[in-house]
Amino acid sequence: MKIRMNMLIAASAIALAAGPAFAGDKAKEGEKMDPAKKFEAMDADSSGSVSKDEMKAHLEAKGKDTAKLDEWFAKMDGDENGEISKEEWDAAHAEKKEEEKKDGEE
Ligand SMILES: [Ca+2]
Ligand SMILES: [Ca+2]
Repeated sequence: MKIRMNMLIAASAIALAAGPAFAGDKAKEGEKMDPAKKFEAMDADSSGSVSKDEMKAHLEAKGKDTAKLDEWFAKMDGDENGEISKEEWDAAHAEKKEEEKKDGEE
């Protein structure tokens, strides 16, 4: 019984070690698949725009680092009204795609 438990712990440790790579791939796929759905998921009060609090809550719920949230938010919030509109969100993702394209060509 004890040996079985140890094996289970070892297997869990391997799964944990392999975890971040898998999680990273999944997050990337999610972004590629549908930024619009992500926007809806973040917009907790369905106001059509995402406040910094909503974004922070979303990131924290997913266990993500919010240290750079201010920086990201300022970059995305084109009109600096403190909320990311769908247009600003789409624009940010369009820019990101362009950057990825450029990286791919080099
Ligand atoms: Ca909102
Ligand atoms: Ca804005």
